[in-house]
Amino acid sequence: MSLKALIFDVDGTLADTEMNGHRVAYNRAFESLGVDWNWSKQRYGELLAVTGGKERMKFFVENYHPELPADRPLQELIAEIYITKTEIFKEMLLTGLIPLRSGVARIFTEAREAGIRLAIATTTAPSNVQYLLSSNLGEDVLDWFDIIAAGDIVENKKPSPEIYQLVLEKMALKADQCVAFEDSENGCLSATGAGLPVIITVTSYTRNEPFIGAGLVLDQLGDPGQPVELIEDPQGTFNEPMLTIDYLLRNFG
Ligand code: XBP
Ligand code: MG
Repeated sequence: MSLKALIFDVDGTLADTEMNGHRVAYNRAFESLGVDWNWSKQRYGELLAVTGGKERMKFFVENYHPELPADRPLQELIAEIYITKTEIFKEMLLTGLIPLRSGVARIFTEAREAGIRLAIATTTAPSNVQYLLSSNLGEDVLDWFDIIAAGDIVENKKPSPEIYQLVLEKMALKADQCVAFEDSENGCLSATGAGLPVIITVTSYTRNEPFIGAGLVLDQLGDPGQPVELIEDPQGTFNEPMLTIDYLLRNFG
């Protein structure tokens, strides 16, 4: 058995953070700073083509030409919005507004019991990962991860493979000793670009993305009483009510 570690994306994968989390926090930050922008659910879905909030705002300005405050350089404005949004999002996490998706806590526990290491590879800010995990699973959960690689730690965000390459290097593991978990095409491209097998759990925003090269596409990881819907199974091996470590060891090990 060669499976040594599971590497998780955060937004969309550990929790459904985008539509009612990050989007809402950005809109509140725009309002509190007097910036006349608003991201509808549909518009935000379009903007998700670009990963990373700062990069997304720049893309929005360049492609949608919204009204810009006359008195502030764009880079400064984006930096200020990002700081305000991150504070607002932190409050949302600390008030328990954003639960983990089905099967996430279970798979963490099963992996630890099987001696399989855990890591995070995400484009979001490190504090968002910490508060999401600790508000759902307690402070000690942060010790469960060998590395939490997040945000601006790499130069190029997903779909670049850099964040996954960094995690592999820090864990001293080869790509075929790990499985990545993602929810989006950009995440899938990033993981497969680093040579990793990848399992997708889709969200309402990503359901129709192509996920070329993914090892398995599900609607969720699943839990007892919450069976998964199988979306794509190129290996033809998945015949389970939920994704388990036992299945991963048999088919990705
Ligand atoms: C997630 C993102 C992030 C979040 C917002 O991509 O693109 O930008 O939307 O987080 P992935 P920040 O799930 O592929 O990592 O506001 O902290 O950038
Ligand atoms: Mg994601």
